[in-house]
Amino acid sequence: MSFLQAAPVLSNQYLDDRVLRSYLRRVLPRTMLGAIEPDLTDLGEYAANAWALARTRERSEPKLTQWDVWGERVDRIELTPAWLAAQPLAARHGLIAAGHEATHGTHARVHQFALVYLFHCASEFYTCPLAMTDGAATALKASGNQRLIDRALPHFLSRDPEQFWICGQWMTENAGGSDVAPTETVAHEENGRWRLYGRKWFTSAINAQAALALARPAGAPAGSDALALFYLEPRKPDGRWRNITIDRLKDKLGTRELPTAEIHLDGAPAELVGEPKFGVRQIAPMLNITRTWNAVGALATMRRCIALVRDFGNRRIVFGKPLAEQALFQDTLAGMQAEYEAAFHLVFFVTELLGRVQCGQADESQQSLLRLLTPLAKLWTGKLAVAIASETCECIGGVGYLEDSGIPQLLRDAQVWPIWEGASNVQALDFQRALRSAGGLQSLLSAQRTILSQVQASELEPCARAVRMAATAIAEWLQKASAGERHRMEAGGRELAFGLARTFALALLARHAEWALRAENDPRPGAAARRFAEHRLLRLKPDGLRDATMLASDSY
Ligand code: MFK
Repeated sequence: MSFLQAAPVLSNQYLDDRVLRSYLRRVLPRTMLGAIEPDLTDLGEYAANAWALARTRERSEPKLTQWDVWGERVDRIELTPAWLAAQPLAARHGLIAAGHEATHGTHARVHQFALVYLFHCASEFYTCPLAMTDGAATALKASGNQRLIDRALPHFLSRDPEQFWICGQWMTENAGGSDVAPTETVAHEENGRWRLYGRKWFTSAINAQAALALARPAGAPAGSDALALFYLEPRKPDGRWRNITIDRLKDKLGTRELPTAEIHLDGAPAELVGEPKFGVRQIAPMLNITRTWNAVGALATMRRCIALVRDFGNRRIVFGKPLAEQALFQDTLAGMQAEYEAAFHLVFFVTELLGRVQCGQADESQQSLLRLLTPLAKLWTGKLAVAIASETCECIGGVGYLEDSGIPQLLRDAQVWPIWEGASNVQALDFQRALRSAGGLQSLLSAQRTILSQVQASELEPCARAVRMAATAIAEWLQKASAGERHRMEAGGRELAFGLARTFALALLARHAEWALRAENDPRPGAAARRFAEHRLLRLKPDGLRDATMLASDSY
């Protein structure tokens, strides 16, 4: 045989992750990092092995059996081997608990999301129910409903696999995903107990032991304010469903290992989380947590793609030398790396803020900053993960287009990041909602200035200049757009959000680069920052909805 292509190989995904390790050395106390590193190293090893293992075995998907052989409706779901392994692993590594325990104080969320970032690609999207469970724990804490807190949190936050539960989030119905106002599920109070009747169209991780669901109390008016938030335990201790039937599992483009179901509720018993209205407000803390998980998962996808492309570049010989030594390949990879490094610092900065806010150690402006940056991080990283996964297929070439290389799955899975938990436009609009409630951009711009003031090195000056110029352009655009009609702000919403996310990320990356240069004599983050500064930060349209004319009619 004359020629064989070598498959990309992954080594320990923690030990091999320069970006994560450098960041953790900057932000965590040395003793804390020493204490958590064995765990991070274990998960890094698990992730590398899971990639190798997945290449050697048939892919499996969850299977729904609706009827047993005797004619009884059972709706039994068989999970994939990786899902069965994930449940005890998630509990033991404290993938939810670590974010809520007091041990590491305000650093709890950085610790947790470092674990999540390492675990995600090996988890076959078990991180989806973990995200929802974390979100549910946060929403229940915020609700102050002590009975439900006592009932559910010991399970959601448990490190004991026997006690650990996951939780679903049942919002989406046939009539509405982005807009929940048309929700048709009705809650009736029967003999002092609430029961839900209706149809939920996308319920991720239907195997969860608990769920939070939106429903309209019977007789309540139309609209989203009248929806209430309910807590359910969908199955009895013996595994039978409580007045719920599973109509089918969804046939999805990606995330195929995740059992996403269409279900009917026919009197499923439920408990009110708060007052019998304003359920959207009550579930909002959950949305903000799952959006953070979404950003971390998207980041993990980017990191996985780049790790594979880097390794492949060293193995693949073309035109007489490894791809890694070819200028255009190097340039392509450098572009991907710069985008990923900037995104990394934005996402982990959000986790830092979240840790401070939940410990009550954030002032008002940091709370506003978290509210503003969460949709921005979700929106930008979702889109970026798809672009990087697509580039990865291309870098690996023909084999990167073949299913059993594992690369197409990365692309199909990545496509969920911009859709889940509110598509990009929902995030752009949520950012504008946050702008209104947080009193404008002030907290963001002032944090950006403070971060930038820590960037002193002359080699980082182009980065600082790019941030200042972008900030001025954004402020000018905002002044014009907000003085005009609302549709202008809305039509420019996506580009505004992308521009702000990218600009803030550059400031954060430059600050990290400054530290890396001074503390560790490491020029690589600085190179990434300069490269990212050369990419386009803004694409703001000068004139809002000018393109509406183009869409006026499609007929001749
Ligand atoms: C690693 C894996 C990670 C991810 C896994 C997740 C898997 C889960 C799969 C799914 O379930 S995907 C489906 C998720 N669905 C969504 O994300 C819904 C998308 N739509 C929205 O987010 C809409 O913006 C929304 C439904 C919230 C609009 O609802 P409304 O009622 O029309 O909005 P309104 O009236 O502006 O807000 C109602 C209240 O909620 C307001 O509070 P007040 O009443 O006190 O004024 C808002 O401020 C508040 N609110 C809304 N969004 C908020 C928020 N508060 C804080 N943060 C937010 N993000």
